[in-house]
Amino acid sequence: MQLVDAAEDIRSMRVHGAGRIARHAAEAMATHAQALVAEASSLESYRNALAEAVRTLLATRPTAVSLGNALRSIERAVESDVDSVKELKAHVVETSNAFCTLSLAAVETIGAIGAKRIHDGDRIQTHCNSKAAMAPLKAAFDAGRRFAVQATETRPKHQGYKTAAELAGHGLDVTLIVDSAVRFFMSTIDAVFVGADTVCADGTLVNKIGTSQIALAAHEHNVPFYVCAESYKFSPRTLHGDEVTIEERDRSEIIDPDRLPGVRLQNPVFDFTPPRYITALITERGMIPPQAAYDIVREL
Ligand code: RUB
Repeated sequence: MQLVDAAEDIRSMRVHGAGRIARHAAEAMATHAQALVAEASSLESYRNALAEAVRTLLATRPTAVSLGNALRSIERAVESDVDSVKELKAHVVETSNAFCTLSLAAVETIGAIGAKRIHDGDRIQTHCNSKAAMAPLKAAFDAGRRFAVQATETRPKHQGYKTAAELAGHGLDVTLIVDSAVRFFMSTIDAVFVGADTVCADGTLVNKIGTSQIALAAHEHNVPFYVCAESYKFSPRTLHGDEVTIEERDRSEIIDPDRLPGVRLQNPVFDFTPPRYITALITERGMIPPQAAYDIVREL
């Protein structure tokens, strides 16, 4: 995998979802670190080329902190005090691979923890296409529980189609609904499971646009709203007052602008859900109240 191709995979959303883009970037760094060895004229030039690769991948999508957290741990490896290109390569490859292993294990643990909140006969709503949010659903199904899932379509990119297909392929009972039907169905729902692009130090969730409306409807109906988030999705920078940038993607994702002359189109693709609407954050370190996000951020 060429680094430029990996960056384009992420920018174009051929690869999407906070965990997947972070793993894709880490894998790309491991491959790149190996490929660059042959043309490295010195340790310094090799180090500079790797730092440039980190910057290229960081610039692909702005919102998911998983990408920044993964790449910054690799950046620290790039900056480490070593004596040779061979040593630096080994360190970068090892750090990149370790991130991917840790990430996949975290999703599995979240599945095991979250599955305990899914019971026979439940109706679960989910939004967008989150590996972490699907993990408890699959784990509960694998444990023999039978329940129904409503997946939102997720305009404008329709990531919900993937969720519906993946869960149905796993054997689950899945219904696809349009995003605007969420509140209509909420009185029949037992729990909502969503993923996270970023969790702020105060427990605010940043996730796919529309997540906050689902949380509000769940709150109105006293329906538990669970956020499945690996700890590398927590943002240490928000502790220092940094704001999370909400990605605004091309307006043509909504509709061909030529079909609506004179109409402005806006396409923010993530939104903020306040902690008061979140029942619990399900992390690989355990199920915690959103107010405890601060502790995880401090540990990071
Ligand atoms: C995906 C999205 C997902 C989170 C979590 O947005 O909002 O809920 O990224 O996903 P997009 P995961 O499709 O724009 O990347 O749990 O797989 O990391």
